[in-house]
Amino acid sequence: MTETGLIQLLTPEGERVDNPAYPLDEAADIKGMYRDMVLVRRIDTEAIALQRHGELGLWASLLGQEAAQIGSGRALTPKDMAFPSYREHGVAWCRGLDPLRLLELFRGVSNGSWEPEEHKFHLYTIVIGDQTLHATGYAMGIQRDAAEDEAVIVYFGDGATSQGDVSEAFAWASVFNAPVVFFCQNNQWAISAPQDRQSRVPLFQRASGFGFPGVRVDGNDVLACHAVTQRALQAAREGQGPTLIEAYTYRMGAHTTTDDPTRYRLASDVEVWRLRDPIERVRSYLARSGQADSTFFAAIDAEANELGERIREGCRTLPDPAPLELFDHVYAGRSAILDDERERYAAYLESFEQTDTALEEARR
Ligand SMILES: Cc1ncc(C[n+]2csc(CCOP(=O)(O)OP(=O)(O)O)c2C)c(N)n1
Repeated sequence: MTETGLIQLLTPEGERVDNPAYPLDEAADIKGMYRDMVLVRRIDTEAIALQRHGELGLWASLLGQEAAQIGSGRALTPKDMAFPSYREHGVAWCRGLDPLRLLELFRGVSNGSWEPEEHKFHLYTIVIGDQTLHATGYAMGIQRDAAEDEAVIVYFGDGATSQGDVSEAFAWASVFNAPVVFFCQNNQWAISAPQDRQSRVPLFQRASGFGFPGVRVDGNDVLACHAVTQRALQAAREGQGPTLIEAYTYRMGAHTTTDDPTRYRLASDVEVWRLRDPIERVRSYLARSGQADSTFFAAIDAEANELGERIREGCRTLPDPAPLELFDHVYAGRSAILDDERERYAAYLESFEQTDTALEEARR
């Protein structure tokens, strides 16, 4: 731990930092973490390009946040449940979700996409901070079911901490000792609002006011993010209640593809963070410690190229959903009102076919 309280296990130069609280995990799959980070960055790069080509309506980039997401995502066990906001594509990857399921949302050809329970990964939430309450409620459910070896993690941004929902979630999780880990990716910006417009104190310190532990971790250090999240999840599973993790990172790209960050932040700040790149430090570490050579790195790059190709092709050929499918995703069961609406909408769609036929006949 440094004097600022930042937990770091790998420096930006790729050197291991000894930390007695988080001893070196010999079993840690660092090469696997590197692979995951490279692949999710490729998903992101392709998605931005697809949006620029008019193939996606929007994309929320994870650039710069790969370590926070892969480190924490890999700390989850298959039984744990994750609640994302909208840029946790790296966590989605760790949960085994096909990236095309994410792209179909941003292409607007899905009525909901994946099954949350199947992947133990809830749907993306655009309403800032809401998912912290969903996650806390879910964690309280686990507790009441006396489920064993299960915990919940919820992702949100620095801006979200100013939402009342997040404070309410902290209060409920605390007093009910809910098995939930609050994972705040402090990427310094809430669209154009800087972090100093959200809080006068470091965000992880908020937790103490609610009565549970808070830690600040180097969010660009995948080893530290993994170790800290693993510990917090285990504490939750063992009945020790919630933890707030503040992963201190930086949003290297725009807020979304509709944003132009050059209007509100300095290029020199971005350059400083470029030197702290989460992938480069792992690459340096693996190379310097002799755990990986150029053949390994070339194989990962080739895999990324293949993935990129699959995403480009897959995105362009995603089928449009049938209009009536919309009604299948409203409730788990049937409802008389919905059945009536479905019937009327079907008749409306049919009226176009009749008009088309009449026009064709008139033309003959
Ligand atoms: C309740 C609510 N208020 C406002 C918005 C508009 N909005 C979308 S993203 C965003 C900023 C979120 O910033 P942060 O929580 O730091 O997450 P980041 O996007 O940086 O990951 C805002 C205000 C919204 N989606 N929901």
